[in-house]
Amino acid sequence: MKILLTGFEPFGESLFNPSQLLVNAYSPPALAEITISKQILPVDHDQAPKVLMTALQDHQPDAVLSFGLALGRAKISLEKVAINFKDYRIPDNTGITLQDQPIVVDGPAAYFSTLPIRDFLTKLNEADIPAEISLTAGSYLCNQVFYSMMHHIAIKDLPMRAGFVHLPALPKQAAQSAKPVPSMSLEQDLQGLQIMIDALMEPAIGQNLPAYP
Ligand code: PCA
Repeated sequence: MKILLTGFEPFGESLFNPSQLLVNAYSPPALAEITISKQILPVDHDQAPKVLMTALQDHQPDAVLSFGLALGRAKISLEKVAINFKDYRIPDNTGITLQDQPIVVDGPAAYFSTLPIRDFLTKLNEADIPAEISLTAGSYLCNQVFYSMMHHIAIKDLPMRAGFVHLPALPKQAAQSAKPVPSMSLEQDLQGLQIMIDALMEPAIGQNLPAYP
């Protein structure tokens, strides 16, 4: 199985992005029958979807696990829905703030994740890793990349499962914040990622798309 992992560079006031550190730090267990490719995405309204599409074409993965930071969330957020809406709360890293715009003109209002997020949730919780199914990936770059990816896979009818996962801040980000911010360690993020990859590798979970994912 070929799995593409994506993370984002830091943005806004954050000096680190746990998604970037997670993707860079991950290496699969020895003998695992998987090929991992990695792509860090810029927080750039124009470049982020393009860099992701190029990575999809270059690596032709069976599954894509995309990660980003959701500062303020206390659990690993398994995103269910990507919406066709850009409405940035803060500028991207090029200084642009987009508001009230579709991601794809005349595209569907939303896409669902095609990752087995219910199975992910069960397995993460069994391992005592705080996780939840989230019904909003926001309206910033993470949602934009999530929607663009699902739209690309849908219109090209690619045999690829894909979805988005938001991570809490890292402890060092919480420590440096004036406000109380929940956090999760990189070690726990890594453990969570391995659990998700193991679930994808299980034939009953990883290969059969549920009728209603
Ligand atoms: N989080 C932002 C964009 C990049 C990231 O890591 C978001 O939630 O949209």
